[in-house]
Amino acid sequence: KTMYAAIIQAKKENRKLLAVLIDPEKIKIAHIPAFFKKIHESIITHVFVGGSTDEGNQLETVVKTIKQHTKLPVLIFPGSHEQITEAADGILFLSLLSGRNPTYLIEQQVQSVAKLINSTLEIIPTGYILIDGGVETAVQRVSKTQPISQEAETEILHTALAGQFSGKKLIYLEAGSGAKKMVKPEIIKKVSSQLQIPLIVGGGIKSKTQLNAAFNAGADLVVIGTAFEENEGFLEELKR
Ligand code: 1GP
Repeated sequence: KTMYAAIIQAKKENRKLLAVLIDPEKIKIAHIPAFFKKIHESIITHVFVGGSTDEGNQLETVVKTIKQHTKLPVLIFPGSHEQITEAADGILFLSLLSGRNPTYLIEQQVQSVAKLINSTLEIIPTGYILIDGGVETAVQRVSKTQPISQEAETEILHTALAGQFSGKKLIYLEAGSGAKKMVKPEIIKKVSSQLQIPLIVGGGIKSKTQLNAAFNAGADLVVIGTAFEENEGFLEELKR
């Protein structure tokens, strides 16, 4: 069974999924075992690894170490074609649909094929939509694209549906790592009610209330990175 089939199954059964996002630039290798002990006591179902940048080229080492400490599915959430390793289980094959920069719409994707062509990674086509999170985020800086305003609900909806109609298997509404404001529940609701494929939501989610608001509005999978990095007590609150 593929990871994607498992996500579809969870959506069908209305079982909510939660990913921890691990930034290879920030995590300390030595901390991975203890961190995963807490993760396994929590409701976390998926591990995403990646970032807009990976200055130290740490991603592969981080993924390999994580794989030694967990049976949870590990997906690469790449900031560029350089962030690909066979050590993971799969990759969110992102296309930045909110932007109008061909580098992140198709060029990085073409560049990544040499590594993916003989790979066993599960490749999941994902429409990635950057939404204004109230602060300039790394995605915005690195991709040189503008996020869509939270007021532009129709544009967000139409971008998500354009992704679905183009054959994306997932849509990811992203306020950006460290966002001040998460994607508004009204937007999540509007998009999830029209979308047939699973919806991922991330960026700026720092509390159980916000997490539940995202789930109740129709997010199938929520991604949290910064809040767990800054406060492992929050992770401990999310007991299974
Ligand atoms: C970023 O959506 C993820 O790509 C998670 O964001 O770090 O703000 O939780 P945070």
